[in-house]
Amino acid sequence: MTIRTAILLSVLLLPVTTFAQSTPAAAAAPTLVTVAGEVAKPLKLSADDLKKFPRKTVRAKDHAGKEAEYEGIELSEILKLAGVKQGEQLRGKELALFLVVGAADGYRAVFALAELDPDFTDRSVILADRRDGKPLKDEEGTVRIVVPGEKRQARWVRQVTSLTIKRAE
Ligand SMILES: Nc1nc2c(c(=O)[nH]1)N[C@H]1C(S)=C(S)[C@@H](COP(=O)(O)O)O[C@H]1N2
Ligand SMILES: [Mo]
Repeated sequence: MTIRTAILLSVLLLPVTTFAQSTPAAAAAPTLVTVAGEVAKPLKLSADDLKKFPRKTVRAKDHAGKEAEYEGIELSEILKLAGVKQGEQLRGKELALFLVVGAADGYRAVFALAELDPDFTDRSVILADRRDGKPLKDEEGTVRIVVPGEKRQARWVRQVTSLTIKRAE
């Protein structure tokens, strides 16, 4: 091609490439939940990342005493991806580890790792995103904790933003 066509082409293509770089699609998906602390692999999970986990359904009685079907991700699945020791590996010093669930309003609730381990318990604590097939209410957030069988719902953290692993002294 001639110099003239080359210049003409680059001028024509310039807005296209500039536009492509500034479209929202090129930006990273916003983080919904961070996984941090004493983990082998810290995570920043977007809504799309959460979709990749296996799904779990549990029946549980809510704060109003109404039973419902909650669907979401078992906390143990998320901890597994973050490289937190489970099963036979969760022994000795590792039993002093605990999870702090953090929420947008600063609310916090703690679970010992053994409470979340499928080798220790059949109870599945989940990060729920649906109730009876529908998304959660706005005030509950995109995701909330559901603890089946618990007589009080104080650890059913709404609007979860962080999962942090810590160690008891
Ligand atoms: N983020 C957040 N989650 C929270 C709370 C809170 O204050 N903030 N309160 C807890 C308490 S004490 C209860 S009893 C339940 C009530 O859940 P509900 O409001 O969805 O019925 O939410 C729990 N989760
Ligand atoms: Mo409560």
